[in-house]
Amino acid sequence: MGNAYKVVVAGGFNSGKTTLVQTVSDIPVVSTEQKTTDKHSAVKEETTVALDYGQVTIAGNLLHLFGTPGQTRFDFMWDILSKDTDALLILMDSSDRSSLSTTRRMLRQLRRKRKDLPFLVVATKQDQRRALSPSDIANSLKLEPSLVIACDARDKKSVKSILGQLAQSLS
Ligand SMILES: Nc1nc2c(ncn2[C@@H]2O[C@H](COP(=O)(O)OP(=O)(O)O)[C@@H](O)[C@H]2O)c(=O)[nH]1
Ligand SMILES: [Mg+2]
Repeated sequence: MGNAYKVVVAGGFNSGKTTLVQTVSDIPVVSTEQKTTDKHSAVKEETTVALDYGQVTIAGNLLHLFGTPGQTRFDFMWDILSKDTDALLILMDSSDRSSLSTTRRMLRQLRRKRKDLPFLVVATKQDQRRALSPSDIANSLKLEPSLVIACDARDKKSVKSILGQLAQSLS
């Protein structure tokens, strides 16, 4: 029998969190997308306000996926969602330089709150022009290269491979 794990999917605005959960979930995703009202509305019409919930079975383990909202005014949700969490994915848009500082801030938060929590930095949008490579990102964040992995959040195989790697570090 496999285990069940709670995985939080964090990351900056527009990094692919909602897409990742929707791409890989075995069940219809519970989503809280709302019309974007602030400065982000030029980037996309809808944004996650509370969470995206989906689930997927990987190598016999049931993963509960909780996508967090990216905008900083929803930071309090991060605290709620990171309680009793087994693992964390921090997504970052590799083509957006400002995503490095967002990711750095999240890693700092993580070290302060849950030093022992298994995590991976997921570098999305590698297909975009001027995308930072996973090794550039690892260098810049001073992380082991194996902790930063390229992923296309729209591609089921790509997402499953990330989750497989995460599940391995949990069992
Ligand atoms: N080109 C490209 N687009 C991606 C990739 N991953 C996600 N996206 C797109 O990025 C946009 C923002 O994704 P979304 O899931 O809403 O981001 P969120 O704010 O983190 O929830 C969507 O249009 C996705 O289709 C990728 O690897 N490459
Ligand atoms: Mg979202």
